[in-house]
Amino acid sequence: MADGSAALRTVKTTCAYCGVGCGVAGAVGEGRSVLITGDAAHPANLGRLCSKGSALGATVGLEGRLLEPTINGKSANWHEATALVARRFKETIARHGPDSVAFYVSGQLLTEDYYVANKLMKGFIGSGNIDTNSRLCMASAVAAHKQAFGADLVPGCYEDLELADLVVFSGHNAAWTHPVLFRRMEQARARGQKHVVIDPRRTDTAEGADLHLAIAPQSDVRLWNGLLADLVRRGAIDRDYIASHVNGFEQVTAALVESDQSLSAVAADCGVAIEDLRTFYDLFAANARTVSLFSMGANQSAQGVAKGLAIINAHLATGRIGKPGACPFSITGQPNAMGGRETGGMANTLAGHMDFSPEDRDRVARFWGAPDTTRAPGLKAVEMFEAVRDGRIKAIWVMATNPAVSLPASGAVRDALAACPFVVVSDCVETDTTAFAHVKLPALAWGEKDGTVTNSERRISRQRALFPPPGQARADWKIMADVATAMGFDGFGWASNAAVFREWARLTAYENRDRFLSLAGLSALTPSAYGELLPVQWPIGVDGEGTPRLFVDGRFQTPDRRARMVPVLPKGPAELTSAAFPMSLNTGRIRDQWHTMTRTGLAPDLCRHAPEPYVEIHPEDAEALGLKDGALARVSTARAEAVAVAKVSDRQRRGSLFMPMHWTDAFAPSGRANALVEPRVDPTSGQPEFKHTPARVRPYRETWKGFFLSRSALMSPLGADLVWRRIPQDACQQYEFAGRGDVAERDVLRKALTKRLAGELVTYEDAATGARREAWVEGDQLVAVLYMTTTGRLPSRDWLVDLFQADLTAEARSALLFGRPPGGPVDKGPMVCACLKVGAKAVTAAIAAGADTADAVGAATGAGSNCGSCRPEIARMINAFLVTPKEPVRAD
Ligand SMILES: Nc1nc2c(c(=O)[nH]1)N[C@H]1C(S)=C(S)[C@@H](COP(=O)(O)OP(=O)(O)OC[C@H]3O[C@@H](n4cnc5c(=O)[nH]c(N)nc54)[C@H](O)[C@@H]3O)O[C@H]1N2
Ligand SMILES: Nc1nc2c(c(=O)[nH]1)N[C@H]1C(S)=C(S)[C@@H](COP(=O)(O)OP(=O)(O)OC[C@H]3O[C@@H](n4cnc5c(=O)[nH]c(N)nc54)[C@H](O)[C@@H]3O)O[C@H]1N2
Ligand code: SF4
Ligand SMILES: [Mo]
Repeated sequence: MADGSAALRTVKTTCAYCGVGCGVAGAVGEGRSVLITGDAAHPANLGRLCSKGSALGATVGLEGRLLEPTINGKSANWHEATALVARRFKETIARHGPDSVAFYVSGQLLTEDYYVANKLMKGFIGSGNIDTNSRLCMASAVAAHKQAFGADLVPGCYEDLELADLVVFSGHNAAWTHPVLFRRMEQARARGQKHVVIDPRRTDTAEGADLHLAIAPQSDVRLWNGLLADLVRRGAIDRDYIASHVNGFEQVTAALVESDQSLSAVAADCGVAIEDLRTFYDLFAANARTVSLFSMGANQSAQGVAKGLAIINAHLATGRIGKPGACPFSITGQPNAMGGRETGGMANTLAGHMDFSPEDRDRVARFWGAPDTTRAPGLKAVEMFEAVRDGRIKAIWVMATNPAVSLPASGAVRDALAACPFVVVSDCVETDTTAFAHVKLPALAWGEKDGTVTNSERRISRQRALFPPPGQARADWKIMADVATAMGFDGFGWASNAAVFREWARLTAYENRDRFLSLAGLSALTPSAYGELLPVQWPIGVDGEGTPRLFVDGRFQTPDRRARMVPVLPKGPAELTSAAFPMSLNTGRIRDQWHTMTRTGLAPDLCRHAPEPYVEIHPEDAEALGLKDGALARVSTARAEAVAVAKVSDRQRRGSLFMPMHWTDAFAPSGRANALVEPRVDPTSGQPEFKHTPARVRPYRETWKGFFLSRSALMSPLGADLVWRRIPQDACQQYEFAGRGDVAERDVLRKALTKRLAGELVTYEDAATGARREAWVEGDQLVAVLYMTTTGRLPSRDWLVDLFQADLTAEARSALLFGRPPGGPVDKGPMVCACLKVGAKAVTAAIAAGADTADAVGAATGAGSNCGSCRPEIARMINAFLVTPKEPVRAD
């Protein structure tokens, strides 16, 4: 164990985070301590973990956890809470019909949970109104798969990523979002694999790639259509494959010729150099073993389905599917995005890859013994919350997702939740969404829950419990099954999660003549076999054998077994920006945070790479706007305004902005990106356009700023007009503030921050500069520090933060008021390597001492030697050092 004590037992489980689905071995010690390592036997990661996975042990504490049910904020027991939820849902349904209620669920539920939620809503309540946050994530890929393959089928497997000679990353920042897979591909690259990145930003994935196409936002369809036209011109398509296995080729090529597909026209529309476009098309034509990964830059778009289909078209036309090292590959985000798609968590699917045809619907209804099973799809996430807002939906149950932060136009979502007569939220912790709940239900979290998840390559793995349930927390499937039973429904009386899983596996095999999705070999698992289940990829035959790769025989799930090419958007997308909002706001992820930070925000090491909400902007745009690197900027859209720290960088296209999606009321109320995002959706998939909202930006121009370091966290948000950000540190919480008001504003804040502080107060004030430095000390322990200034100069925080970790010396005490560390500045810079805790200063020092490769920096500092997701950043730092003249060049 990290603390030297012996592990009591080691439990194999699956990481809580991304769709790579890495196997984790947890050596459990006393209490809730656990030492996390990668499971060397798990095929997804073979022992590797990224920074987030490695830090799982730091996120399993009980701070902030929901440990008992509450009704209107008051403690309740499970009996009361279950009875109330059942009664309110029943009454609402009796009065307003089944479509007046809804579930909004999540790819962070287990498959067993998802199955029960879907059975209850679609089968027994009889409404289609269950949708999932996968609507925000995978819906466009799902729709594209269904159109092209006849069902939501991911053709490839991770091995293909290593076997490929060319990997194309379409709107996929794998270096940060699927780091363990990216490492596998980087190793393949060292063996000669080529990487092409299609992304308007120069991401860390693009940084080291062979080619980066920094396309104009939303020009993907044009790019991929241009590729197909080019392949046809070259005769580089596979006519035999098309003749045997593909419909629609003629329609697609006929649609293509309606617009100018010359290299120069395509390059101009996509905003890339014609040589770069040619290089991509040459590479694609030359490499039969090509995998095209696509992720949120493709899916999260008003043309998300078209983007997916355009990519798939290029693969079908070249027969690059169902073969080793060749496939279009929609990569999933959440640990169980796939499980949700399988069980029917989306409003427009029924269950087990069966939809609403009369035969499918009757089959599922018979299997469930549920004559009221819905005959029609329900509302998709964005529509669902609109229906909540306008009163059509009167009771909603939110599970394992934080829509008050993560849906587009989150202000309107908050209005909807505030207006809804009955809101139930099942979560592990308090969130921006639980603030709206009439009933809060405490769910088991990662490390306590137990069941199955499916990763991006269709591999089912077990999540297993490391710890006993804390407080009264319960498994989501059990919470729902009890409510269903209390509502009077039969068929929810499972004795265990193993029994739920068996029923689900039986459904996949039930009257299954042509559905690829089958878990037949698992439909009679005993509880102990379920407990010991090894990772396996569906389809799973009756012999229990899995299937790594689909479509190997060229047969698809369409009625005639042929794949379909579908013509998509022959013309470029409409320009959305305007004089009022001339820029394009893109949003997405950062390396070390997970979504709304409910878990990664607990690990200080994960908060140091990008500690504050930021907006990235090109240097020329910044200069034109008078915006300096590190200054606060106001970002506005037609929806709302946010304030974030400007990050001036030529990795951004001119005219584009990028903001991370992660910050919430708990960390930075004014830095929430989704308040800004328009709820525009793809017409087919209903997936929101998160990557392109017309916006403008200008300096915030604060009149004062300050920071507050406190051993204990502040309990409540501090007023929305103030710009504040919380940064968790090892022994204290750091709060950064800025405002545009006068002295009175500062005084109000000071009072709120300090009213409960104990200890001796030492103060320094300078009226001339508006500087104020205060420290609260108890014995030799620092309790809190508050610095404010109107002139803009504040000392390094790192040194002060470190003072909370040790006894206060006399020297440190006086330095507190000087506002300067005794031995000069101690600033570690941002955390470059979160796994080994190496800051930018240490990396720079190693480079200055001669380390000129990422490996050499790793040898000198350890940075990059674990998950490797900081290696592109280290490489960038080396390059910057090498091109920066060491001596200023003299003009004479
Ligand atoms: N660190 C971390 N990892 C995660 C997550 C996390 O929260 N944090 N979340 C997980 C989840 S649920 C998901 S869905 C995945 C998402 O993983 P990714 O899809 O890799 O993540 P994003 O940052 O949302 O977006 C990817 C890229 O799309 C680009 N993009 C924007 N507009 C366009 C466009 O018009 N065309 C193209 N081609 N690209 C465009 C963006 O600039 C961005 O770099 O990550 C998973 N992994
Ligand atoms: N602007 C912008 N917005 C985006 C995106 C973007 O790229 N840009 N991406 C979108 C995408 S792809 C996604 S996936 C979403 C993610 O958005 P959310 O799903 O809202 O984000 P999370 O923070 O992962 O929220 C999960 C919640 O579930 C809780 N939880 C975890 N495990 C369990 C469990 O087992 N049971 C229960 N009951 N609760 C649990 C956690 O405590 C947490 O509060 O965000 C979307 N929003
Ligand atoms: S890549 Fe990282 S976040 Fe994703 S599953 Fe593996 S360890 Fe977890
Ligand atoms: Mo996602």
